[in-house]
Amino acid sequence: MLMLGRRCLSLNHPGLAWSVERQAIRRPVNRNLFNVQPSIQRRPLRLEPIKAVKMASGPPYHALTYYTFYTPNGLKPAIVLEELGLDYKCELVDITKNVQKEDWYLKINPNGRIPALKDGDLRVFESGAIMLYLTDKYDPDKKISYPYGTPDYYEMMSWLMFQMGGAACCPQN
Ligand SMILES: N[C@@H](CCC(=O)N[C@@H](CS)C(=O)NCC(=O)O)C(=O)O
Repeated sequence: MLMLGRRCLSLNHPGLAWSVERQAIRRPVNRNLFNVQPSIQRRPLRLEPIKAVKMASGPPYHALTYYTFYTPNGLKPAIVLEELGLDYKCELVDITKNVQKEDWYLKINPNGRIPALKDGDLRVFESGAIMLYLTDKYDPDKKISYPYGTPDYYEMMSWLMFQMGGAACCPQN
């Protein structure tokens, strides 16, 4: 008998027996798989501690510059910046003059579109990613977002992806 969850299957079932047998013929057991090298077997499991200095130098850097223009996608993360009361610089990237395709900007957003965000040297592009970054790093009290892993978080994520998937319009797209 083979247990599959709560169900039992008899290995004597003609179809099952046939398929097990067929697989055994076609795929002989690779005995090398079980031939573990003694040196590998003896290697002790070592977990490196995460260096405290790395944690301390991670984001948020509290040095925000927001690159945007007067479009719906450009406004979305701006609402988050404002709702969180964050201190940030705003740089207008004039998409009517193709500034978004200039080399300096492509280093911030390789997709050559607004919006984008820099926090110190860290760059984030795509409006959804920017909003998540801001709420992850600058909304510890969850004033306008939800704790990771909760049902509300996944409801929020669903609507975020929904609007990223096409609900937000832009004449250039
Ligand atoms: N999926 C991107 C879309 C960005 C986007 O379409 N930006 C438009 C303005 S709303 C743009 O930069 N258009 C100029 C271009 O495509 O060159 C996001 O949500 O950030």
